[in-house]
Amino acid sequence: MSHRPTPRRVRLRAVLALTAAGVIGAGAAIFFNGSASAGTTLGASAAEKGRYFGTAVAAGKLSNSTYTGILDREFNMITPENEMKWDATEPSQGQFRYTSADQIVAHAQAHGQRMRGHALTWHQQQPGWAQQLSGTALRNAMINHITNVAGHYKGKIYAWDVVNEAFADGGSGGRRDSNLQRTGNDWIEVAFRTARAADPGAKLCYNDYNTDGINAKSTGIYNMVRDFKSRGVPIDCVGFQSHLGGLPPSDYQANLQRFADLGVEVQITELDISGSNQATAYANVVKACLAVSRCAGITVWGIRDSDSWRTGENPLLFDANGNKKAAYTSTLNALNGPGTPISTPPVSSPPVSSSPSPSASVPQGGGACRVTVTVNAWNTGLTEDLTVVNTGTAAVNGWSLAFTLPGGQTITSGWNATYTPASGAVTARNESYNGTIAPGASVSLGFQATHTGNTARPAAFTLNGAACTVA
Ligand code: 9MR
Repeated sequence: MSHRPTPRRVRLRAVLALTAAGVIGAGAAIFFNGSASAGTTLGASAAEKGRYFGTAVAAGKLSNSTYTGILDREFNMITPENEMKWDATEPSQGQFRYTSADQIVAHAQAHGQRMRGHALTWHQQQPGWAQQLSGTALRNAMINHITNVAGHYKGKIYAWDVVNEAFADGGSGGRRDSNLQRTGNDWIEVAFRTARAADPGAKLCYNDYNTDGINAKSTGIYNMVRDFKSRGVPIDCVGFQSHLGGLPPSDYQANLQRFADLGVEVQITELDISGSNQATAYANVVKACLAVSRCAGITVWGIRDSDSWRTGENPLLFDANGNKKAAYTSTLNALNGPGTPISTPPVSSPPVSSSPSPSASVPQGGGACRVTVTVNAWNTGLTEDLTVVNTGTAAVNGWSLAFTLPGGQTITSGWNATYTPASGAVTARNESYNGTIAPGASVSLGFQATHTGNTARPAAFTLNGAACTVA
């Protein structure tokens, strides 16, 4: 409870947020029209935009019909508020207890809702026995905990908060001191690698608070994610808790976008907002997420004001009686407003291999295309986002995008295509879900690469053998 939001936030520089308007969502299963829609519940309206709308749930409230009535009508993603934390799932070392968390998962499965897992590691809510451990014993206990809990829920979790709140508040941009941190700075990447091994299908997130704008703390996390991406440490998403005390900072969207540009999905994970401009603040958060093509969804931290950890601040969308508040209406209206199509990277970046994608074996169509390239480079690595527009009159069914990487660049992972070989003359071939590009439509794809100094983009692209213009 030490980190309640301060209404006044430091606002650093605003960064231009680039949105990929008009790009067909290549990485998502749901395709939709990016214009306004008219859903009548939070979940349905978010789904029309290819997103989810979730809430934190307490197992003890699942017997309350007002609570479950709203839950099952409005929400299609669930985060257990406390039931998957370390103290709840491993109260004695090596003895796992899943009763309450299993109840929530069963509820979600019975009602077609997906699950966010929260949280495999955190300096708070550790069982007493773990608080007393240090060094190798604690490190091994952490690994065993992640292996067991992520293993127990294997295949049932959309995204795990693998590490929660590991960065310090204030201006340092560094790690928070904790017993886990004292086991060595590499504890976070060990946690992510362990989680990937335990449940390879779950998206793996880093989750934190006071990271809503571009500030020292969010930049520290940004640098960690960039480093993980460059070294192949498995990380798929970053959670922005967004416990707000008023309007989100003016650079909220730009902050989400800079993380998205690293090739990770971004998610709003614990939204609650106090203050008199609550309705506007909620709408602004929704609009920011909808404007970022890799913002996969929003979770509010509880259903009714009476369910909130922020006692007396009434920061949620329903009042204590379960009635919709003005903030509910503004949230729904914003979800029904304009939005950028979703385009999130798949969980496991396709390996760079020499075997061609089966769906690309008989490419047809093509001949007219435009490619837009954005390169984000740092000292030894880069991410490159590509948008390919079919400017011809025929649909492209199965595509290969060929280009030559500048010398010294080597692809380490990619999304929305398979890339082969990893350097030199590369061909990106479509995945099974994005092989068709209708006339006027586009696909987005991208990759991470290492470099030795030359961060230039490829000079030319051909789609199914025909040259593209490069924008
Ligand atoms: O809402 C949770 C509350 O019921 C617990 O008592 C509290 C314990 O620390 O954790 C609350 O949830 C937190 C979440 O797990 C991580 N981010 C901050 C949330 C609010 O404190």
